[in-house]
Amino acid sequence: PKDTHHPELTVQAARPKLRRPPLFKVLLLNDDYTPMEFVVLVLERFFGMNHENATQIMLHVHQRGVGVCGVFPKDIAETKVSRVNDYARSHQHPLMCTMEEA
Ligand code: NFA
Repeated sequence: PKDTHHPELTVQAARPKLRRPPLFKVLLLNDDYTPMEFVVLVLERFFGMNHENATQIMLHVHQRGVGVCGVFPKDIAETKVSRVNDYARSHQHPLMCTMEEA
């Protein structure tokens, strides 16, 4: 019988190394004037924290000067920073939110 076996010639598709999109820490900075209750409200409203967790993070920022509210892709982090700063300003509080690459 005829040889029916054909060695298969395949070309391995290139498997480009996938780079994970960078993540950004959204940070809250302490100041001397923003009321503690307002910071807790911000953490609940903009970061979905429960009251207990929000209070913990607020106290950490109060005591240490800076704290992480969450880690997000760049566009989400930028939106949170803007919304928090706009909200604080609209209530005439100096609270500052920033971001940095994780
Ligand atoms: N340090 C502020 C106060 O004593 C509270 C505060 C906490 C402000 C965290 C900003 C961030 N009223």
